[in-house]
Amino acid sequence: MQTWPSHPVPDVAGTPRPLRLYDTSSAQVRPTAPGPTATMYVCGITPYDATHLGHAATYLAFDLVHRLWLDNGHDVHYVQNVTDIDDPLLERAIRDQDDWVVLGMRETALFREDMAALRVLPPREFTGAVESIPDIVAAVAKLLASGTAYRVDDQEFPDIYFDHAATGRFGYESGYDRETMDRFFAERGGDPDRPGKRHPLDALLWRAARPDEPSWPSELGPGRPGWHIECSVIALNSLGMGIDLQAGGSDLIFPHHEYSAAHAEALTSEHPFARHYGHSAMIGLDGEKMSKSKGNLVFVSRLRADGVDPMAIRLGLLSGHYRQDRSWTTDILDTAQTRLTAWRAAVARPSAPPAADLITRLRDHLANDLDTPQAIAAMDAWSRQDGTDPQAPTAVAQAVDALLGIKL
Ligand code: 5CA
Ligand code: ZN
Repeated sequence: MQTWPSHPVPDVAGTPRPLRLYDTSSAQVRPTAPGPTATMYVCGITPYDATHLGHAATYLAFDLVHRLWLDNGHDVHYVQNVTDIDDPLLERAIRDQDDWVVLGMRETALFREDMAALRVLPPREFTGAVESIPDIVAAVAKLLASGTAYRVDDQEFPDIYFDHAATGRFGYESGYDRETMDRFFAERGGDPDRPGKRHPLDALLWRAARPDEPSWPSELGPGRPGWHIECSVIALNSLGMGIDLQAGGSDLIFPHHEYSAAHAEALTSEHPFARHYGHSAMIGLDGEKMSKSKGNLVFVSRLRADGVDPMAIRLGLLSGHYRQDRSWTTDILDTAQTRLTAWRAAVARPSAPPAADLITRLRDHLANDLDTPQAIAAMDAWSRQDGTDPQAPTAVAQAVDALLGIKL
């Protein structure tokens, strides 16, 4: 698929700091240790509605990882998918008497615009599930052949499932107990009660064609892909095993990232799928998780249409820590707008305090598990101080652009 436009990232003077990031699997903040090319897969949208501030917060968090790796001199190979065929898309299309293909294309186009406006650096590959179907079919056929997948005994709808225990490591990514797994599996797209499955936690790989649902002919029979195998296959084909970071919102810890890892590991007989599993916290509105099903959404495109500066949206979302569940409020936006104005005035001064110390602080805070509240506080302090260095305003504007993605 076509991705969105990029923009140049300025070089920052001084010494970069290697990134330490919380890893869900080991439950600790650990150094990321990429080679010359750092590889990152961030799960993309299911395009049945516009991008809300929760989605945006997640893509912004991992955009900082991208920027810090660039600062450390890595070539960053970033891949993102688009779940352009799945139940929620079909359900919304039926509800709105829309064509599911047109709905997906429209919302994906809007997502690209929102990401570009928020200055999220684009992935190198932006890959749809639909365009990946031949690869997914080949992967499911391989799992069937190796005995890690099986067909349910159902003449009418011979769906294919994954034996969740196939790798012997199931659960290593989330660390959840069985009760938590059962709950999230049922809540987040799983089908524990599907008759014919060998185990309630076995996950769908290939859904045999149903009347009135789109399907694709294949050697598996006509059907469409399950959700987790989509991300395993897209990540594997673009990046291979042992990717430096697999990321998404915390609602993807289980089942999605547990099964994506298990599928990829069963396909390759290698471990691990990812060397780091990163998860951003949930953004809510008035104390409730922002979600399509609850209808409490604030859309990036709505704010943009109302004339809000996308840099204020970005700054507002980054003013909280990415691992802290938090609510969006108009206060957060007002504060961000005031701060943006102050920062812009500070870098428009003829002289200011030297940049070097501030840049070190920005790097130190961001390299410490993306501590944006501390980085923002350091920039606030610099903005309030007077100084005599005529080079500092430009150097600081470039550092804030490169590291925080805020164009002043
Ligand atoms: N297409 C799948 C991933 S393969 C999917 O989860 N799509 S999504 O559109 O539902 O979500 C896109 C990303 O936004 C995911 O990483 C998800 O975890 C994240 N996300 C969804 N809601 C929120 C929220 N309220 N706060 C923070 N992140 C969120
Ligand atoms: Zn995914």
